Amino acid sequence: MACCGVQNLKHNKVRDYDDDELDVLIIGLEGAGKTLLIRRLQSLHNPSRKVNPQTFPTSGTETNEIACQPHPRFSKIWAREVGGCMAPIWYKYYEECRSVLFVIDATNGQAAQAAAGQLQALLPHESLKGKPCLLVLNKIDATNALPRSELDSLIGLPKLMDTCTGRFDVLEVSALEGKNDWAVLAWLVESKLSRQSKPQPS
Ligand SMILES: Nc1nc2c(ncn2[C@@H]2O[C@H](COP(=O)(O)OP(=O)(O)OP(=O)(O)O)[C@@H](O)[C@H]2O)c(=O)[nH]1
Ligand SMILES: [Mg+2]
Repeated sequence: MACCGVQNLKHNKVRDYDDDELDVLIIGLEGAGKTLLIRRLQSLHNPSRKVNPQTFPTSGTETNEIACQPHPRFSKIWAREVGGCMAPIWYKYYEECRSVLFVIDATNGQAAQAAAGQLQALLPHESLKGKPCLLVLNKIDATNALPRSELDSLIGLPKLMDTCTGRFDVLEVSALEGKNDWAVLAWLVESKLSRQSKPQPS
């Protein structure tokens, strides 16, 4: 992984962005659509890259590079998916990330409720303090996707928003069809841009 090669701003003593720092932790219950969403995001700036909807459960962690519109300070987002089966040890990955993308399956009310419970429990974690969180309500293409109002009440959206100590946003997405995929990428870029520069040791 290489640094994006932009000069350090030595005079005002801030560290520049490294292109090899982990940006976002992608978590959510098994089968919510994390892997497919990552594939979809990876295809946005690589249109020749086909998105294969057939996936296998992620049994560990996978770190993926997602290309974004080249910015003077970076050209990609580093995303780490931790499989749903790893939920008991998601916390081990909180410290390293700069933002969290939490994926919920919008077709399964019971799973959505359980997932929201997990999210509610993890948001106050010390290592996530002040970090932005994007809640992705995925699979909205499916005919059995629940209406947004029903989902909001099932997952207790106002409470989740109150509990998050950083910025909290929600997007309805279809990783399968690509609905709102650009909006997810824009969110990732914005949260990378809005992160605080680390002070340089003098
Ligand atoms: N209809 C529909 N199916 C989807 C969508 N996103 C994912 N799927 C399907 O849901 C299944 C599970 O998707 P994955 O991306 O493997 O789910 P995951 O969250 O990575 O699951 P784990 O790795 O086990 O935690 C696959 O069959 C996908 O093709 C979507 O937006 N719409
Ligand atoms: Mg997966």
